Amino acid sequence: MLSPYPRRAARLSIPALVPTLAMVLSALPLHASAAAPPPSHWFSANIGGRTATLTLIAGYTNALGGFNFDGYGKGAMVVNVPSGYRVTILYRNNGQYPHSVLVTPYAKKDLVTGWPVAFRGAASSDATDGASPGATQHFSFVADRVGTYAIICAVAGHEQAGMWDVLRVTRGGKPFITVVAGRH
Ligand SMILES: [Cu+2]
Repeated sequence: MLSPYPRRAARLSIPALVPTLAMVLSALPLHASAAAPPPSHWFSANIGGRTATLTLIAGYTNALGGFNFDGYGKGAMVVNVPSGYRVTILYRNNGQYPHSVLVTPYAKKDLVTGWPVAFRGAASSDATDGASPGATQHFSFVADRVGTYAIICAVAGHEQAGMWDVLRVTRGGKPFITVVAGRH
């Protein structure tokens, strides 16, 4: 476990004690901070159970004019999960505009609308219109096809503004999260 927050990571990794969305979100800071925590703060996984949990906070910092998840955009944050993992996304809109989350094939990320959803259930509800500031949502999907995908905000114009990160579904290996140096 790479997390510098071992107590939270340990709690998230115990399948019998999967925390509710409210528990997780109540543990998160309420206000954007200038210095974003490391990406491992937002990700945990249970290797035996083949599950992973990713927290995405829209507009967490002012990076890219607020068009970021957890402070990262333009592909800077890269989530890696082996094929077959069930991925749960805990989403909160901490920004000033409606935002959403949608996983689409990487090659489709620069569409301006109508992004295909890469896996059944891999989008927040009403992703085109987005969720209002302050809203929380959660959803899960099975990452059952190896490949590279983009995690985007599907509200018009937001992906173009940089509001996208990367999901890699790997053939085997371990789940982990990283940040590509030199990007937001
Ligand atoms: Cu958005």
